[in-house]
Amino acid sequence: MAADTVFAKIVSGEIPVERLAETERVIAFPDISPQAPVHILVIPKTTEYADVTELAAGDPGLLAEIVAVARRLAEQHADGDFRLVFNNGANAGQTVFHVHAHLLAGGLTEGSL
Ligand code: DGP
Repeated sequence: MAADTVFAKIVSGEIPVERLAETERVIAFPDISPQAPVHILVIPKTTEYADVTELAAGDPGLLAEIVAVARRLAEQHADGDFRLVFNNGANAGQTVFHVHAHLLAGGLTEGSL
């Protein structure tokens, strides 16, 4: 269960963001601290899931919708290729415990993970 995070405030509109994509269950907006030419966060509107393991277990269809939104955004904002990163847990660098995908695209020249 995700607690009251900054992303809940973004979903409610309390913190305004540029909504690059929105479906009934998902929104996407630019990361405040971009790590790639295209760096977009894709998140579910529900606060029910703190991380991707909870989401995958609880609502795999919603996880698939996040991937589909990411793919569409990569086509709109880059050449269609993309990297999707879920930090899962504090020791993996997760700081916001409302599940989110980092969509990274555009000029990803490094061949690393
Ligand atoms: P993570 O480390 O995986 O939990 O990533 C959290 C990301 O959220 C981090 O890249 C910065 C981003 N972020 C945090 N607060 C805000 C905010 O208020 N607005 C936006 N657009 N992004 C935020």
